[in-house]
Amino acid sequence: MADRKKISRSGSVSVPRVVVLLGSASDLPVIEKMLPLLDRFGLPYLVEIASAHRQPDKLKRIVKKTEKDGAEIFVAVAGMAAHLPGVVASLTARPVIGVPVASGPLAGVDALLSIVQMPPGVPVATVAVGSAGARNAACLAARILALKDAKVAAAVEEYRRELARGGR
Ligand code: RP5
Repeated sequence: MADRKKISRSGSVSVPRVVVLLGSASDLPVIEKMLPLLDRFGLPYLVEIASAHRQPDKLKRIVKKTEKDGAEIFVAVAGMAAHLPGVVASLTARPVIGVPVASGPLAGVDALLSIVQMPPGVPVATVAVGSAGARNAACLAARILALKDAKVAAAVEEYRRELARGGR
């Protein structure tokens, strides 16, 4: 699996509005259902793998570059002692959404507590463990961007209508 994927099905050659960072290639299955949602909301995204523990310099480079290029939301997906979302939040003032992954013997409780228990002043919006959390990260990113983007707001409303009709 390549460790870098650039995807922008939602627009022409577009600047990523959402940057999805993974702590490991082993986290990739967790975002499978998230990426089509970002497409549905019309949000161009970039997926990168960069471990906060093993590749801190790479992680910093990615965050700084994508922020400079105009990225608006960072989603950080990690398991075990999951420092990735907190480190990303230390590197940017843009909103950071953390997705805990159930890897390792503690089945995601470790990552959940690591991500949710950020000290005051450096927030990470923490969603559910695993694939459900990743999908909600896409929904939350869209809801945030919908505040200033009517097209995204319309896509969010259409999605909510579909859920109300029984969609999943
Ligand atoms: C974290 O440790 C990753 O986010 C992953 O969930 C977990 C295990 O990583 P690998 O050993 O599979 O690379 O850094």
